[in-house]
Amino acid sequence: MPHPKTAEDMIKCAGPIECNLLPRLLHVTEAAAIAASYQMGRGDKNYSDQVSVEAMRRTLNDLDMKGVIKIGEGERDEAPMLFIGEEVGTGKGDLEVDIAVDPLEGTNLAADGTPGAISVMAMAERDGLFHGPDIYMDKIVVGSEVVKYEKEHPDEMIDLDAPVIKNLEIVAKALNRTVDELVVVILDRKRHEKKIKEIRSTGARVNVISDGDLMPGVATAIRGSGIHMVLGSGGSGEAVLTAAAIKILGGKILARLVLPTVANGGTPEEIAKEKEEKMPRLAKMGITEDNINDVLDTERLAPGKDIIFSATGVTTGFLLKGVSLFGDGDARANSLTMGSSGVVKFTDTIYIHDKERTPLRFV
Ligand code: VTB
Ligand code: MG
Ligand code: MG
Repeated sequence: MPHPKTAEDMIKCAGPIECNLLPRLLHVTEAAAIAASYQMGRGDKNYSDQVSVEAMRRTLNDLDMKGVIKIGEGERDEAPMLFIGEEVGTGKGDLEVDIAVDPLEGTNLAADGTPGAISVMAMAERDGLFHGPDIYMDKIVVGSEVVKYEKEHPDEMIDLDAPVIKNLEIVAKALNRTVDELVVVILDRKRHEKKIKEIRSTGARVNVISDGDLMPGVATAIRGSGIHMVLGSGGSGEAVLTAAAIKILGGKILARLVLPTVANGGTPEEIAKEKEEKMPRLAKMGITEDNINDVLDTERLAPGKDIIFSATGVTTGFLLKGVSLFGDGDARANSLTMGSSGVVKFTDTIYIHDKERTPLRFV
């Protein structure tokens, strides 16, 4: 790759969404995270979620765009909203925007004041993000070195259905490590008992987390994060948000939709009931019994060319610090905001509430 000729070339944005909405997207996730942080540790996950959703919606609705929520948590009548299909923004201007959202990723973490809660959103041009239901996806996430390695060794590709050892051997070679030097993140769920044993049997180390498989996925594409792979089934919205981020960073995700009753080993009756309930709704999104088992790659999950992503920490976790409230109403928020051009911003924002009373803090 030739070097950019000028600094202007280097900082050129990828398209109208990145040019116009990247700084605004940061405000959206900051608002949601700060709202959640007021409720941190108060033990009420639904209320924490609700205040994040409301802060996010208010901030989003100030943006001049025609936005549609393509994947998130819940659909109309189900969740405390920002439901799939909801239209947001002022409707002014030419920007037609697809949105993937998780206003509070890790509601339990926020409610308990434990590490890893974030507020997160991605945007792209129309049809730039996967439109799908809020169910699970079985996932495997790796960083950009693995993508490079696969290009050089087309017969050694990461595979969602391959034994864990096969995939870890590829990652190890790509990273110039041994398998026992790798760290795999997986959600602590009964449905993952077998997989966790399988990972351990390879010699790799396992980071078993109670919630929040999105940022660890992003972290696989950031050297020095200490995370080399994410495995297991978690939220489908989280998978799409991971895809948006990891596409910007150059990593890779493979994922497959899976109904919660199937993933959690429900009885045949429970599975049949969930199918009866959900399949008609899924069909409206183009998902049928014929294609529900397709493996979706980064490109399918986040086909956009003008993608932006922002995550703000609520409680300190992978990559991000949590919101600090300083008294006097000041708040400090740490975010990761990125765009398709390859811009990656780690920001540390302080909002001064009362200039007369509050000196800015240096640390
Ligand atoms: C998943 C995971 C999320 O919640 O959605 C999980 O992707 C819920 O899984 O990161 P269960 O239904 O097994 O509890 C999170 O951990 C947090 O939103
Ligand atoms: Mg979530
Ligand atoms: Mg959430």
